Amino acid sequence: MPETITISPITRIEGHLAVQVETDGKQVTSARISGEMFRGYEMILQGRDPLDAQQITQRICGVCPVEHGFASILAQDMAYGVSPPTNGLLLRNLIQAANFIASHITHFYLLSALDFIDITAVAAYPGADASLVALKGWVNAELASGRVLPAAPFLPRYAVQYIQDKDLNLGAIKHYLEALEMRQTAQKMGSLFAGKMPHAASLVPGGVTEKVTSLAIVQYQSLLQRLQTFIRQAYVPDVLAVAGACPGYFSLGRGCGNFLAYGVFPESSGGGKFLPAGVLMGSAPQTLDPGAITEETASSLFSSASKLKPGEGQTVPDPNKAGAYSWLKAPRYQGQVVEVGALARLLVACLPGQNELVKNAVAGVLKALNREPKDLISVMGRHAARAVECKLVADRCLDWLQQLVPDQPSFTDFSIPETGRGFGLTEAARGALGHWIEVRGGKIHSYQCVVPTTWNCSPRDDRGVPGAIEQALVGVPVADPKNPIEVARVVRSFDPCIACAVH
Ligand code: NFE
Ligand code: MG
Repeated sequence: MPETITISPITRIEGHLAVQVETDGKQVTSARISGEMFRGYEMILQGRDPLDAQQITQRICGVCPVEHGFASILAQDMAYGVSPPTNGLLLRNLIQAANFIASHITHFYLLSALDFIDITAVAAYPGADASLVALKGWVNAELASGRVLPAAPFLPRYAVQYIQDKDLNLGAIKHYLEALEMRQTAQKMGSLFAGKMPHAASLVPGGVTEKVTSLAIVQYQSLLQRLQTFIRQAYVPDVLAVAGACPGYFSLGRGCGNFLAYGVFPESSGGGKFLPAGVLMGSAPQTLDPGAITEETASSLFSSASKLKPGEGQTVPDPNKAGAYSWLKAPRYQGQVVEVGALARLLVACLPGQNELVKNAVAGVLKALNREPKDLISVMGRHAARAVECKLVADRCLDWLQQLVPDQPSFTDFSIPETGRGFGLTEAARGALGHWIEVRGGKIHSYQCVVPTTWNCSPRDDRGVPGAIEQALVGVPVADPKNPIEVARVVRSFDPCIACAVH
Protein backbone atom coordinates (compact mmCIF):
# COMPACT_ATOMS: atom_id res chain seq x y z
CA MET A 1 0.00 0.00 0.00
CA PRO A 2 1.39 3.44 -0.87
CA GLU A 3 2.59 5.29 2.18
CA THR A 4 4.23 8.57 3.18
CA ILE A 5 7.06 8.32 5.71
CA THR A 6 8.42 11.41 7.43
CA ILE A 7 11.65 11.63 9.42
CA SER A 8 11.85 15.07 10.97
CA PRO A 9 14.35 15.98 12.10
CA ILE A 10 16.76 13.31 10.95
CA THR A 11 19.26 12.84 13.79
CA ARG A 12 23.04 12.34 13.79
CA ILE A 13 23.60 14.94 11.09
CA GLU A 14 24.36 18.64 11.48
CA GLY A 15 21.40 21.02 11.42
CA HIS A 16 17.70 20.52 10.79
CA LEU A 17 16.67 18.33 7.87
CA ALA A 18 13.20 16.95 7.27
CA VAL A 19 12.96 13.90 5.01
CA GLN A 20 9.67 12.85 3.45
CA VAL A 21 9.47 9.79 1.21
CA GLU A 22 6.61 8.18 -0.67
CA THR A 23 6.71 4.39 -0.94
CA ASP A 24 4.71 1.83 -2.90
CA GLY A 25 4.66 -0.30 0.24
CA LYS A 26 8.04 -1.81 -0.57
CA GLN A 27 10.41 0.88 -1.75
CA VAL A 28 10.76 4.63 -2.08
CA THR A 29 9.12 6.05 -5.19
CA SER A 30 9.90 9.73 -4.54
CA ALA A 31 11.55 11.90 -1.89
CA ARG A 32 11.50 15.49 -0.72
CA ILE A 33 14.04 16.83 1.72
CA SER A 34 13.79 20.23 3.36
CA GLY A 35 16.28 22.50 5.06
CA GLU A 36 14.12 23.94 7.82
CA MET A 37 15.78 27.15 8.93
CA PHE A 38 16.93 30.46 7.52
CA ARG A 39 20.19 32.02 8.66
CA GLY A 40 21.09 34.93 6.40
CA TYR A 41 24.89 35.08 6.47
CA GLU A 42 24.98 36.43 2.91
CA MET A 43 22.85 39.39 4.08
CA ILE A 44 24.77 39.91 7.34
CA LEU A 45 27.98 40.42 5.33
CA GLN A 46 26.67 43.24 3.13
CA GLY A 47 28.23 46.62 3.93
CA ARG A 48 30.93 45.19 6.21
CA ASP A 49 34.69 45.45 6.02
CA PRO A 50 35.81 42.70 3.60
CA LEU A 51 38.27 41.35 6.20
CA ASP A 52 35.31 40.49 8.42
CA ALA A 53 34.25 37.89 5.86
CA GLN A 54 36.70 35.11 6.72
CA GLN A 55 35.80 35.42 10.39
CA ILE A 56 32.03 35.79 10.07
CA THR A 57 31.64 33.00 7.48
CA GLN A 58 33.51 30.58 9.76
CA ARG A 59 30.53 30.93 12.12
CA ILE A 60 28.32 29.31 9.48
CA CYS A 61 29.38 25.97 10.91
CA GLY A 62 31.23 24.39 13.80
CA VAL A 63 32.17 21.32 11.74
CA CYS A 64 33.78 22.94 8.70
CA PRO A 65 34.50 26.52 9.85
CA VAL A 66 38.01 26.68 8.44
CA GLU A 67 36.83 25.74 4.96
CA HIS A 68 34.45 28.72 4.93
CA GLY A 69 37.44 30.79 6.04
CA PHE A 70 39.48 29.38 3.16
CA ALA A 71 36.79 29.95 0.52
CA SER A 72 36.59 33.52 1.79
CA ILE A 73 40.32 34.28 1.70
CA LEU A 74 40.65 32.60 -1.70
CA ALA A 75 37.89 34.88 -3.02
CA GLN A 76 39.70 37.86 -1.48
CA ASP A 77 43.10 36.70 -2.87
CA MET A 78 41.49 36.99 -6.32
CA ALA A 79 39.72 40.30 -5.61
CA TYR A 80 42.91 41.95 -4.28
CA GLY A 81 45.35 40.26 -6.71
CA VAL A 82 47.48 38.73 -3.96
CA SER A 83 48.83 35.21 -3.53
CA PRO A 84 50.52 33.53 -0.57
CA PRO A 85 54.23 32.68 -0.38
CA THR A 86 55.07 28.96 -0.30
CA ASN A 87 54.93 28.79 3.51
CA GLY A 88 51.48 30.39 3.49
CA LEU A 89 50.18 27.96 0.89
CA LEU A 90 51.55 24.98 2.84
CA LEU A 91 50.15 26.22 6.17
CA ARG A 92 46.74 26.61 4.54
CA ASN A 93 46.95 22.96 3.38
CA LEU A 94 48.00 21.76 6.83
CA ILE A 95 45.15 23.61 8.59
CA GLN A 96 42.58 22.41 6.06
CA ALA A 97 43.92 18.83 6.18
CA ALA A 98 43.52 18.78 9.98
CA ASN A 99 39.87 19.69 9.49
CA PHE A 100 39.32 16.97 6.86
CA ILE A 101 40.80 14.37 9.24
CA ALA A 102 38.70 15.54 12.22
CA SER A 103 35.57 15.68 10.08
CA HIS A 104 35.85 12.26 8.40
CA ILE A 105 36.66 10.43 11.66
CA THR A 106 33.76 12.22 13.37
CA HIS A 107 31.36 11.41 10.57
CA PHE A 108 32.10 7.70 10.48
CA TYR A 109 32.23 6.92 14.19
CA LEU A 110 29.99 9.51 15.81
CA LEU A 111 27.42 10.14 13.09
CA SER A 112 27.18 6.98 10.99
CA ALA A 113 28.66 3.85 12.57
CA LEU A 114 25.72 3.34 14.92
CA ASP A 115 23.49 2.83 11.87
CA PHE A 116 25.28 -0.51 11.48
CA ILE A 117 27.14 -1.30 14.73
CA ASP A 118 25.10 -2.71 17.62
CA ILE A 119 25.89 -0.56 20.64
CA THR A 120 24.07 -3.04 22.91
CA ALA A 121 26.88 -5.54 22.18
CA VAL A 122 28.78 -3.77 24.95
CA ALA A 123 26.14 -4.88 27.49
CA ALA A 124 27.70 -8.35 27.54
CA TYR A 125 31.32 -7.16 27.30
CA PRO A 126 33.43 -9.72 29.20
CA GLY A 127 36.77 -7.84 29.27
CA ALA A 128 38.50 -5.32 31.51
CA ASP A 129 39.09 -2.33 29.22
CA ALA A 130 38.23 0.61 31.49
CA SER A 131 36.40 2.73 28.89
CA LEU A 132 34.32 -0.22 27.67
CA VAL A 133 33.51 -1.28 31.24
CA ALA A 134 32.31 2.25 32.00
CA LEU A 135 30.22 2.32 28.83
CA LYS A 136 28.82 -1.13 29.62
CA GLY A 137 27.53 0.14 32.98
CA TRP A 138 25.91 3.15 31.34
CA VAL A 139 24.32 1.17 28.50
CA ASN A 140 22.91 -1.44 30.90
CA ALA A 141 21.46 1.30 33.12
CA GLU A 142 19.90 3.04 30.10
CA LEU A 143 18.45 -0.19 28.74
CA ALA A 144 16.95 -0.97 32.16
CA SER A 145 15.55 2.56 32.56
CA GLY A 146 12.87 2.10 29.90
CA ARG A 147 13.40 5.72 28.85
CA VAL A 148 11.95 6.57 25.46
CA LEU A 149 14.59 6.65 22.81
CA PRO A 150 16.17 8.69 21.35
CA ALA A 151 16.26 10.60 24.65
CA ALA A 152 19.41 8.54 25.05
CA PRO A 153 20.78 9.26 21.58
CA PHE A 154 23.61 6.78 21.87
CA LEU A 155 21.25 3.82 21.98
CA PRO A 156 19.49 2.36 18.95
CA ARG A 157 16.33 4.14 17.97
CA TYR A 158 15.25 1.70 15.33
CA ALA A 159 14.38 -1.96 15.82
CA VAL A 160 16.57 -3.20 12.99
CA GLN A 161 19.14 -5.81 12.25
CA TYR A 162 22.57 -4.56 13.24
CA ILE A 163 25.86 -6.29 12.51
CA GLN A 164 25.99 -9.58 14.45
CA ASP A 165 29.79 -10.02 14.64
CA LYS A 166 30.59 -9.43 18.34
CA ASP A 167 34.27 -8.66 17.79
CA LEU A 168 33.51 -6.15 15.05
CA ASN A 169 30.84 -4.48 17.19
CA LEU A 170 33.04 -4.26 20.30
CA GLY A 171 36.10 -3.12 18.33
CA ALA A 172 34.13 -0.38 16.60
CA ILE A 173 32.56 0.74 19.91
CA LYS A 174 36.04 1.00 21.44
CA HIS A 175 37.13 3.06 18.42
CA TYR A 176 34.00 5.21 18.76
CA LEU A 177 35.32 6.30 22.15
CA GLU A 178 38.83 6.79 20.81
CA ALA A 179 37.43 8.83 17.91
CA LEU A 180 36.42 11.53 20.40
CA GLU A 181 40.07 11.83 21.37
CA MET A 182 41.20 11.72 17.74
CA ARG A 183 38.88 14.59 16.89
CA GLN A 184 40.48 16.58 19.70
CA THR A 185 43.95 15.60 18.45
CA ALA A 186 43.18 16.78 14.93
CA GLN A 187 41.78 20.06 16.24
CA LYS A 188 44.91 20.63 18.36
CA MET A 189 47.05 19.86 15.33
CA GLY A 190 45.23 22.39 13.17
CA SER A 191 45.37 25.01 15.92
CA LEU A 192 49.19 25.00 15.79
CA PHE A 193 48.92 27.02 12.59
CA ALA A 194 45.32 28.24 12.83
CA GLY A 195 45.90 30.13 16.10
CA LYS A 196 42.86 28.41 17.57
CA MET A 197 40.16 25.95 16.60
CA PRO A 198 37.44 25.45 15.60
CA HIS A 199 37.32 29.03 14.30
CA ALA A 200 40.78 29.78 12.95
CA ALA A 201 42.22 33.19 13.75
CA SER A 202 45.18 33.16 11.34
CA LEU A 203 43.42 33.01 7.97
CA VAL A 204 43.95 36.15 5.88
CA PRO A 205 44.13 37.05 2.22
CA GLY A 206 47.77 36.69 1.13
CA GLY A 207 48.50 33.70 3.37
CA VAL A 208 48.40 32.82 7.04
CA THR A 209 49.50 35.09 9.92
CA GLU A 210 50.94 32.28 12.06
CA LYS A 211 54.71 31.97 11.82
CA VAL A 212 56.48 28.79 10.77
CA THR A 213 58.73 27.55 13.58
CA SER A 214 60.69 24.32 13.96
CA LEU A 215 58.83 23.67 17.21
CA ALA A 216 55.39 23.91 15.58
CA ILE A 217 56.52 21.59 12.76
CA VAL A 218 57.65 18.94 15.27
CA GLN A 219 54.48 19.33 17.34
CA TYR A 220 52.26 18.97 14.25
CA GLN A 221 54.20 15.89 13.17
CA SER A 222 53.83 14.26 16.56
CA LEU A 223 50.03 14.73 16.61
CA LEU A 224 49.82 13.65 12.97
CA GLN A 225 51.54 10.35 13.78
CA ARG A 226 48.87 9.53 16.38
CA LEU A 227 46.17 10.27 13.84
CA GLN A 228 47.88 8.24 11.11
CA THR A 229 48.08 5.25 13.46
CA PHE A 230 44.36 5.52 14.28
CA ILE A 231 43.41 5.90 10.61
CA ARG A 232 45.56 2.89 9.62
CA GLN A 233 44.70 0.61 12.54
CA ALA A 234 41.08 1.55 13.29
CA TYR A 235 39.28 3.81 10.79
CA VAL A 236 40.18 2.14 7.49
CA PRO A 237 39.83 -1.47 8.79
CA ASP A 238 36.52 -0.66 10.53
CA VAL A 239 35.05 0.89 7.39
CA LEU A 240 36.16 -2.12 5.34
CA ALA A 241 34.71 -4.52 7.92
CA VAL A 242 31.37 -2.69 8.14
CA ALA A 243 31.23 -2.51 4.34
CA GLY A 244 32.00 -6.23 4.11
CA ALA A 245 29.27 -7.03 6.65
CA CYS A 246 26.63 -4.95 4.83
CA PRO A 247 27.13 -5.83 1.14
CA GLY A 248 23.61 -4.71 0.17
CA TYR A 249 24.64 -1.10 0.79
CA PHE A 250 26.96 -1.20 -2.20
CA SER A 251 23.90 -1.15 -4.43
CA LEU A 252 21.76 1.33 -2.48
CA GLY A 253 21.69 5.11 -2.64
CA ARG A 254 23.36 5.50 -6.03
CA GLY A 255 21.90 8.89 -6.92
CA CYS A 256 22.37 11.10 -9.96
CA GLY A 257 25.71 9.66 -11.10
CA ASN A 258 27.15 13.13 -11.89
CA PHE A 259 30.07 14.42 -9.81
CA LEU A 260 31.69 17.81 -9.24
CA ALA A 261 34.98 18.65 -7.51
CA TYR A 262 36.58 22.10 -7.27
CA GLY A 263 39.86 20.50 -6.14
CA VAL A 264 41.86 21.21 -2.99
CA PHE A 265 45.37 21.26 -1.52
CA PRO A 266 47.44 23.22 -4.08
CA GLU A 267 50.96 21.84 -4.35
CA SER A 268 53.85 24.23 -3.84
CA SER A 269 55.41 23.23 -7.16
CA GLY A 270 53.75 22.96 -10.53
CA GLY A 271 50.45 24.67 -9.77
CA GLY A 272 48.37 21.47 -9.57
CA LYS A 273 46.22 20.36 -6.65
CA PHE A 274 46.73 17.14 -4.68
CA LEU A 275 43.01 16.43 -5.18
CA PRO A 276 42.24 17.91 -8.59
CA ALA A 277 39.24 19.84 -9.90
CA GLY A 278 36.96 18.24 -12.45
CA VAL A 279 33.46 17.19 -13.42
CA LEU A 280 32.05 13.79 -14.32
CA MET A 281 28.72 13.88 -16.15
CA GLY A 282 27.84 10.20 -16.05
CA SER A 283 31.12 8.70 -17.20
CA ALA A 284 32.10 11.73 -19.32
CA PRO A 285 34.92 13.76 -17.73
CA GLN A 286 34.95 17.53 -18.19
CA THR A 287 37.22 20.37 -17.17
CA LEU A 288 35.69 22.50 -14.42
CA ASP A 289 34.07 25.69 -15.74
CA PRO A 290 33.09 27.98 -12.84
CA GLY A 291 30.84 29.89 -15.28
CA ALA A 292 28.56 26.82 -15.53
CA ILE A 293 27.42 27.14 -11.88
CA THR A 294 23.96 28.60 -11.25
CA GLU A 295 21.34 28.42 -8.50
CA GLU A 296 17.67 27.74 -9.22
CA THR A 297 14.93 28.84 -6.84
CA ALA A 298 11.53 27.44 -7.94
CA SER A 299 11.29 25.13 -4.88
CA SER A 300 13.32 27.35 -2.54
CA LEU A 301 11.89 29.78 0.02
CA PHE A 302 13.50 32.74 -1.75
CA SER A 303 12.03 35.21 -4.22
CA SER A 304 15.56 35.73 -5.61
CA ALA A 305 15.70 35.40 -9.40
CA SER A 306 16.41 31.88 -10.61
CA LYS A 307 19.36 30.56 -12.64
CA LEU A 308 21.66 33.40 -11.56
CA LYS A 309 25.40 32.79 -11.45
CA PRO A 310 26.66 33.17 -7.86
CA GLY A 311 28.63 36.31 -8.78
CA GLU A 312 25.25 37.94 -9.54
CA GLY A 313 23.35 36.00 -6.87
CA GLN A 314 20.63 37.39 -4.62
CA THR A 315 19.38 36.45 -1.16
CA VAL A 316 15.74 37.48 -0.77
CA PRO A 317 13.98 35.24 1.78
CA ASP A 318 10.31 34.53 1.10
CA PRO A 319 9.03 32.21 3.87
CA ASN A 320 5.50 31.95 2.47
CA LYS A 321 6.42 31.30 -1.16
CA ALA A 322 3.87 29.03 -2.84
CA GLY A 323 5.22 25.67 -4.01
CA ALA A 324 8.56 26.06 -2.21
CA TYR A 325 9.60 23.59 0.48
CA SER A 326 13.22 24.23 1.48
CA TRP A 327 15.52 26.99 2.69
CA LEU A 328 18.20 25.65 0.33
CA LYS A 329 18.57 26.98 -3.18
CA ALA A 330 19.14 24.38 -5.92
CA PRO A 331 22.70 24.71 -7.30
CA ARG A 332 23.14 23.24 -10.77
CA TYR A 333 26.15 22.69 -13.06
CA GLN A 334 25.28 23.23 -16.73
CA GLY A 335 21.71 23.03 -15.45
CA GLN A 336 22.31 19.47 -14.16
CA VAL A 337 22.19 17.88 -10.71
CA VAL A 338 25.62 16.82 -9.41
CA GLU A 339 26.88 15.07 -6.26
CA VAL A 340 29.80 16.56 -4.31
CA GLY A 341 32.00 15.14 -1.54
CA ALA A 342 34.88 12.75 -0.95
CA LEU A 343 33.51 10.26 -3.48
CA ALA A 344 33.36 12.98 -6.15
CA ARG A 345 36.93 14.05 -5.33
CA LEU A 346 38.29 10.51 -5.58
CA LEU A 347 36.43 9.71 -8.81
CA VAL A 348 37.83 12.89 -10.38
CA ALA A 349 41.34 12.18 -9.02
CA CYS A 350 41.19 8.65 -10.54
CA LEU A 351 40.63 10.01 -14.07
CA PRO A 352 43.50 9.41 -16.54
CA GLY A 353 46.44 11.77 -16.04
CA GLN A 354 45.29 12.93 -12.58
CA ASN A 355 46.61 11.38 -9.35
CA GLU A 356 48.20 7.89 -9.55
CA LEU A 357 48.54 7.73 -5.76
CA VAL A 358 44.79 8.16 -5.33
CA LYS A 359 44.07 5.75 -8.18
CA ASN A 360 46.22 3.04 -6.56
CA ALA A 361 44.67 3.60 -3.12
CA VAL A 362 41.14 3.30 -4.52
CA ALA A 363 42.11 0.18 -6.51
CA GLY A 364 43.57 -1.35 -3.32
CA VAL A 365 40.35 -0.81 -1.37
CA LEU A 366 38.20 -2.18 -4.18
CA LYS A 367 40.41 -5.27 -4.28
CA ALA A 368 40.21 -5.72 -0.49
CA LEU A 369 36.42 -5.51 -0.73
CA ASN A 370 36.22 -7.62 -3.89
CA ARG A 371 34.22 -4.84 -5.54
CA GLU A 372 33.97 -3.15 -8.94
CA PRO A 373 34.52 0.61 -9.49
CA LYS A 374 30.78 1.02 -10.17
CA ASP A 375 30.04 -0.18 -6.60
CA LEU A 376 31.68 2.98 -5.24
CA ILE A 377 28.61 5.00 -6.19
CA SER A 378 26.60 3.83 -3.19
CA VAL A 379 26.15 4.23 0.57
CA MET A 380 29.20 2.09 1.38
CA GLY A 381 31.20 3.63 -1.47
CA ARG A 382 30.82 7.06 0.16
CA HIS A 383 31.99 5.76 3.55
CA ALA A 384 34.95 3.99 1.92
CA ALA A 385 35.85 7.11 -0.09
CA ARG A 386 36.10 9.20 3.09
CA ALA A 387 38.33 6.63 4.79
CA VAL A 388 40.66 6.35 1.78
CA GLU A 389 40.82 10.13 1.43
CA CYS A 390 41.50 10.57 5.15
CA LYS A 391 44.53 8.29 4.94
CA LEU A 392 45.84 9.88 1.72
CA VAL A 393 45.52 13.42 3.10
CA ALA A 394 47.09 12.56 6.48
CA ASP A 395 50.03 10.88 4.74
CA ARG A 396 50.45 13.84 2.37
CA CYS A 397 50.70 16.24 5.34
CA LEU A 398 54.17 14.84 6.09
CA ASP A 399 55.43 16.08 2.71
CA TRP A 400 53.89 19.51 3.21
CA LEU A 401 55.47 19.74 6.67
CA GLN A 402 58.88 18.94 5.20
CA GLN A 403 58.50 21.66 2.59
CA LEU A 404 57.96 24.39 5.22
CA VAL A 405 60.91 26.72 5.77
CA PRO A 406 61.09 28.00 9.38
CA ASP A 407 61.30 31.76 9.86
CA GLN A 408 60.47 32.53 6.22
CA PRO A 409 57.31 34.61 5.59
CA SER A 410 53.92 32.92 5.45
CA PHE A 411 52.04 36.03 4.33
CA THR A 412 52.11 38.54 1.45
CA ASP A 413 50.94 42.08 2.24
CA PHE A 414 48.05 43.55 0.25
CA SER A 415 45.67 46.48 0.17
CA ILE A 416 41.92 46.35 -0.28
CA PRO A 417 40.90 48.08 -3.51
CA GLU A 418 37.90 50.43 -3.76
CA THR A 419 36.26 47.95 -6.13
CA GLY A 420 36.98 44.33 -6.83
CA ARG A 421 35.44 40.94 -7.45
CA GLY A 422 36.62 37.44 -6.73
CA PHE A 423 35.58 33.91 -6.04
CA GLY A 424 37.18 31.18 -3.97
CA LEU A 425 36.62 27.57 -4.92
CA THR A 426 37.85 24.90 -2.53
CA GLU A 427 36.69 21.66 -0.98
CA ALA A 428 35.23 21.22 2.47
CA ALA A 429 35.14 17.70 3.90
CA ARG A 430 31.58 17.42 2.54
CA GLY A 431 32.41 18.64 -0.96
CA ALA A 432 32.77 21.56 -3.36
CA LEU A 433 32.56 24.92 -1.56
CA GLY A 434 32.55 28.36 -3.20
CA HIS A 435 32.32 31.95 -1.95
CA TRP A 436 31.82 34.93 -4.28
CA ILE A 437 32.61 38.49 -3.14
CA GLU A 438 32.12 41.93 -4.69
CA VAL A 439 33.78 44.94 -3.03
CA ARG A 440 32.50 48.48 -3.70
CA GLY A 441 33.71 51.58 -1.88
CA GLY A 442 36.07 49.35 0.11
CA LYS A 443 33.13 47.45 1.66
CA ILE A 444 31.39 44.17 0.87
CA HIS A 445 28.72 44.98 -1.72
CA SER A 446 27.58 41.40 -2.21
CA TYR A 447 28.57 38.01 -0.87
CA GLN A 448 27.28 34.61 -1.98
CA CYS A 449 28.09 31.12 -0.70
CA VAL A 450 27.32 27.91 -2.61
CA VAL A 451 27.96 25.13 -0.13
CA PRO A 452 28.55 21.35 -0.39
CA THR A 453 25.34 20.34 1.34
CA THR A 454 23.41 22.88 -0.72
CA TRP A 455 24.45 20.81 -3.74
CA ASN A 456 23.69 17.41 -2.17
CA CYS A 457 20.49 18.34 -0.28
CA SER A 458 19.11 20.66 -2.93
CA PRO A 459 15.36 20.64 -3.52
CA ARG A 460 13.78 20.28 -6.95
CA ASP A 461 14.90 22.80 -9.57
CA ASP A 462 12.84 24.91 -11.98
CA ARG A 463 12.19 21.85 -14.18
CA GLY A 464 11.10 19.82 -11.14
CA VAL A 465 14.24 17.65 -11.20
CA PRO A 466 14.97 16.38 -7.65
CA GLY A 467 18.33 17.06 -5.95
CA ALA A 468 21.16 14.56 -5.42
CA ILE A 469 19.94 12.98 -2.16
CA GLU A 470 16.31 13.12 -3.28
CA GLN A 471 17.37 11.04 -6.30
CA ALA A 472 19.53 8.68 -4.21
CA LEU A 473 16.52 7.80 -2.04
CA VAL A 474 14.37 6.57 -4.94
CA GLY A 475 14.34 2.77 -5.11
CA VAL A 476 15.53 2.29 -1.52
CA PRO A 477 13.59 -0.57 0.09
CA VAL A 478 11.87 0.17 3.41
CA ALA A 479 11.22 -3.10 5.27
CA ASP A 480 9.32 -1.49 8.15
CA PRO A 481 7.68 1.92 7.63
CA LYS A 482 7.86 2.57 11.38
CA ASN A 483 11.62 1.97 11.35
CA PRO A 484 12.85 3.50 8.09
CA ILE A 485 16.53 2.98 8.88
CA GLU A 486 17.37 2.35 5.21
CA VAL A 487 16.35 5.94 4.41
CA ALA A 488 18.47 7.32 7.26
CA ARG A 489 21.49 5.27 6.13
CA VAL A 490 21.28 6.70 2.61
CA VAL A 491 20.93 10.30 3.82
CA ARG A 492 23.80 9.96 6.33
CA SER A 493 26.11 8.48 3.69
CA PHE A 494 26.27 12.01 2.22
CA ASP A 495 27.30 13.49 5.60
CA PRO A 496 24.83 16.39 5.29
CA CYS A 497 25.28 19.63 7.19
CA ILE A 498 22.16 21.74 7.02
CA ALA A 499 23.68 24.55 9.11
CA CYS A 500 26.09 25.02 6.18
CA ALA A 501 23.54 24.31 3.49
CA VAL A 502 21.14 27.09 4.49
CA HIS A 503 23.87 29.51 5.64
NI1 NFE B 1 28.68 22.47 8.19
FE1 NFE B 1 30.42 22.17 5.49
C1 NFE B 1 31.64 20.88 5.09
C2 NFE B 1 30.88 23.31 4.16
S1 NFE B 1 28.91 21.31 4.39
S2 NFE B 1 29.92 21.08 7.37
O1 NFE B 1 32.34 20.04 4.99
O2 NFE B 1 31.15 24.08 3.40
O3 NFE B 1 27.83 21.86 3.43
MG1 MG C 1 24.10 30.83 -0.92
